[in-house]
Amino acid sequence: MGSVISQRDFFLGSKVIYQIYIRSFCDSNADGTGDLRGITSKLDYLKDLGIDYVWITPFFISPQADNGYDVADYRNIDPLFGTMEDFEELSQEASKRGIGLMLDMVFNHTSTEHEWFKRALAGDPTYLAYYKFVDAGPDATAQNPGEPPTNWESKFGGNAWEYVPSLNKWYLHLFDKTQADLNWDNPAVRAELVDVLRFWRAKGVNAFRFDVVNLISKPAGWPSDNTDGRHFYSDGPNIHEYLQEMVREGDIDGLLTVGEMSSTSLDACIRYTNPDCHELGMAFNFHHLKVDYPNAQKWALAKPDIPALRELFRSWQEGMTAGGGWNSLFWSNHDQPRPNSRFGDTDRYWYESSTLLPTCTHLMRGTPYIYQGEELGQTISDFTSIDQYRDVESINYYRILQEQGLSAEEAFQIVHERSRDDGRTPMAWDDTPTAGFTAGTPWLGIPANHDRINARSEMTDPNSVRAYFQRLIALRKEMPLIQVGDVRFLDAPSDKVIAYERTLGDERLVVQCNFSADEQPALGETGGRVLIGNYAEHKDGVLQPFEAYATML
Ligand code: TEU
Repeated sequence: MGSVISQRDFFLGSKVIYQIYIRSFCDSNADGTGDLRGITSKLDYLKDLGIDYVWITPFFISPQADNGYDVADYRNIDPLFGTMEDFEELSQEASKRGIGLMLDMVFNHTSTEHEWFKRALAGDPTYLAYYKFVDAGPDATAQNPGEPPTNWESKFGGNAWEYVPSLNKWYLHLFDKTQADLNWDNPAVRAELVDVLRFWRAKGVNAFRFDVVNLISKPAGWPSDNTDGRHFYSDGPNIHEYLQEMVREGDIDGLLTVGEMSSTSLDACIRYTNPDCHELGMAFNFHHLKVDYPNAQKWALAKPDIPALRELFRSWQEGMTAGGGWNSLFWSNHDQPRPNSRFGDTDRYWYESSTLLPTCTHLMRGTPYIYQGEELGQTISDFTSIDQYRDVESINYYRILQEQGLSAEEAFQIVHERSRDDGRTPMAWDDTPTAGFTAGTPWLGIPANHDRINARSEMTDPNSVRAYFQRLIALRKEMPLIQVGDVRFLDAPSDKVIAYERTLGDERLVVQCNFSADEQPALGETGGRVLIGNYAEHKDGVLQPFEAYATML
């Protein structure tokens, strides 16, 4: 790469972000759902971990069909999560501890309960133009609406269009049918969303995540082909222009921002995040979290393909660096099953699996994200029945898989390993029956293993998963090499090993990670000082099961 290190690199490279899925973090009022005051009560815990910002998932007014990603009012707080005073208190208390708040802006769609959509449904042409409405045929009826405008699939299953008999029109919903896609081609819509940004900026918010923001620009003419349609609207035609305008008008250029990019490309992400383009700070892409999707199918099971994982990390780490872009580093979020269960072996090597993964990503070039409970090594759910799931996508696919011919048991097994609820079970604060999360009945079940995997016990154990995360965070704070150093992937002697080096001036850090339950050969290099590793005793020349270690050479 060009050896010029920019301000941006130091700014983003020195930060660690902690994601809070508000429903599941901490409940202050015993209604079974986490809330803003619950977060405030845990700020000391977060400060102690060492993170800089918390990304809080949406807490705006919402019917909660998609747990807050269906926003009905962007400027007010859903009573489920608290009040504006609670938000202001959280913001002040966080700032006292040097913690920033990152808000989650869901701008691709609104809830169908949003005032704009209601006015559209009432036939107001101004608001019809806020969404993607398309006329149905002259003979369409509620029972028989005819063919939708395209064959695009909703991300949550089924066709992406919903017919409205009273208007004789279809509207587009790339997600649930209660999440109507906004019409970003309408300048009035773009101005409304900029106003929302300004509203939160005026409240002192200076970090934002933008939900599925690379889906906002849809192609003209409503094309279809023999795919699910995503290639037509992911990184769509006017995406860069719309982002640049939003960033300029919302006055957020150079702030800590991240765009969630669905089915994106490296080239697009370079443009999204190269400071010269004046778009976003960094991007989430999900390619590395699809290496266990057989034939790109989420709702089917396979073991992770480690060589594919390695190649994805290599191409994104080296490619983003070369192009002046900036990566987000993560394994986990509220849409993903817990990664230690997925990439590791939590029965035999729980500690090793839970520490291998962050060693691999936190030492890369980019900004690491920690999803609540990941720092404790929380695992996927232990649910045994579909009735225990709440997520709209999981419930839809349990039905769809059976319609496709799978038995109820087969469908359940897939949902059990793939469900978003697998990562949404409440934060395990202690070993009491409701894990210290709530004094009421939790909205989603809590895995029984919180009797040993919980914050209280890990905070006093110097050898806990949490203590390991603390060390990784502290290392990033201390070492410019980790923050801004160059990155290059190394040829590993085994296809189960991922290895790379970071360099800055004459400093060199080598990271080796064994993604298997068997011993693997280590790189030939010897000597150096072990900076961090997840085995007390490192054996020369060998990587033990799920061992990860980093050496300064
Ligand atoms: O997710 C976007 C997204 O495309 C996925 O992560 C999605 O959940 C998955 O592909 C389905 O298989 C974002 C939010 O993170 C998610 O919680 C929301 O449901 C979604 O947008 C809609 O707002």
